[in-house]
Amino acid sequence: MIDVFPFAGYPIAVFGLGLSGLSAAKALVKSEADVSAWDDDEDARQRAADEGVPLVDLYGIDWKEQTSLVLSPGVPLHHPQPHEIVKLAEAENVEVICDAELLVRTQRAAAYIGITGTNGKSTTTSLIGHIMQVSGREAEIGGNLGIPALQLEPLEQEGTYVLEMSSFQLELTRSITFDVAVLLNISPDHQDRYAGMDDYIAAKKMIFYRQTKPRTAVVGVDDDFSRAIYEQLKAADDQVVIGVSGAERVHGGIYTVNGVLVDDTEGHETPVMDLRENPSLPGRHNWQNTAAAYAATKSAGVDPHAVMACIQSYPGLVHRQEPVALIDGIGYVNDSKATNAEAAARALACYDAIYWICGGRPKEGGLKAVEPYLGNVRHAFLIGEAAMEFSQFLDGRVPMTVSGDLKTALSDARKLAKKEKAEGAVVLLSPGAASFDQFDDFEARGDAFRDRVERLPGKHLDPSEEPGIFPGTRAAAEEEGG
Ligand code: UMA
Repeated sequence: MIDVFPFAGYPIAVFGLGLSGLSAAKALVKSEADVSAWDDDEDARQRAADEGVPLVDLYGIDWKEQTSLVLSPGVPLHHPQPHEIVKLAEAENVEVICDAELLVRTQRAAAYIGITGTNGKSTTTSLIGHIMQVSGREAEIGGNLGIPALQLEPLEQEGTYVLEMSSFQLELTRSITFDVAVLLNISPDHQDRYAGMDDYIAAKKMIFYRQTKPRTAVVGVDDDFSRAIYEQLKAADDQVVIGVSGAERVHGGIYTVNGVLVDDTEGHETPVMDLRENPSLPGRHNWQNTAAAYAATKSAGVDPHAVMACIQSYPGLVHRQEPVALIDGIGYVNDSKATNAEAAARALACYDAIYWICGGRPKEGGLKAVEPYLGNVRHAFLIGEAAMEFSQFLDGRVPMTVSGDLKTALSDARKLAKKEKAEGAVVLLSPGAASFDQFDDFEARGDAFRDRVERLPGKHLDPSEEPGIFPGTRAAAEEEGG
């Protein structure tokens, strides 16, 4: 836990006592700040009280007396309208910040690598963290990927914080300046929290706030929104700018050609390694994530050969195209984290014969983004509240079954895959929708899928022990890169 000593004795309000708020409140209490914490949910308040956090109803205090409001990222800051607590704080000019801001104000000697983007940021953050740690650097990895900033360990000058930053968190930072800042991609998301795409993009761009040379911006160029930012930063020439792509050559950047990572940052194109050899990083989107991780860690001073070796040994993240099992020649892949159509599309691009379990609570925009990849889908199995909407979209495009729930969908998919005996068959849970209609969160949904797959009858092979035979991934990757 971080000792937030600069706040000792100061009156600090903490609102929202989930993962991030509770850890911030505990760190502040431990550092002898004068904490007043509150949450709209009674259970959350009780949990915090049980951990020794002082509860004060923040709707009724004199905000003139507060120095800062530490706000949980899930609480609306300005759209559709500021939360009542934000209004009360702002009316008295109380600064509104998040836990990452407290970290930065306390751990001033360490270096910071920040990663944002609509999709792929957890994979890239964890890959960067893996490279830093396995290459012998002192590094702490956290932020939006689930380990709150103040739960990390303190670091000295040689250390690096690798932080996944959501747009919500970026808006709640004031003084953070990343030594290396990574923006992977931008597509419409969280539109309930922004007045439009311009606002969402402005929040994402804050990752580059106050960067000057030799600080480095690593920017994806595989979508129009991010490419425009790349071009703006290049033109402004404030920081070092490295373009990254999983799909095309980027002059002076880092990119892949047919799955081979190429480094063109030193005036000539140097092939680095063949990414098709790591089954934990399948598909063009992961090649871009890997190009970004290579760029970030090389910029942070890790020797490129060490970076290569560490990429090779990266085991992947759970719930993100996680190969669960190979049973009687059929692959089972848990991609429960794909809570929107763009993320599902990335997985659909990676396999040849997909028995696709999709659905949940639908998001704005429906399934439109998956359209170019439906040729890889043999059959779709629909679950949850999205079943009606998704079936209307898929009707006439791919054969489908409305299975209703995950258990039935897995059973239906397995039966059909066994019957059709297609080469490279994969039963893929990549819902393209949120989980909250039938599960607590995407982790619970992915765990349920994995548990059921592990109990299926048949001859099980562990994909991590047999990466070469996991069907589809390699063939699809080769095809995509061409
Ligand atoms: N709350 C209120 N009033 C409100 C809204 C919320 O009191 O009007 C309270 C809730 O009762 C609850 C708490 O606030 O007790 C929840 O706060 P939160 O939604 O900020 O969630 P945390 O548990 O603190 O988790 C947050 C991030 N959540 C969000 O940004 C929504 C987590 O990212 C992150 O892992 C965690 O901090 C640690 O840093 C999750 C996420 O979905 C994974 N992020 C989005 C994404 O990746 O797309 C941005």
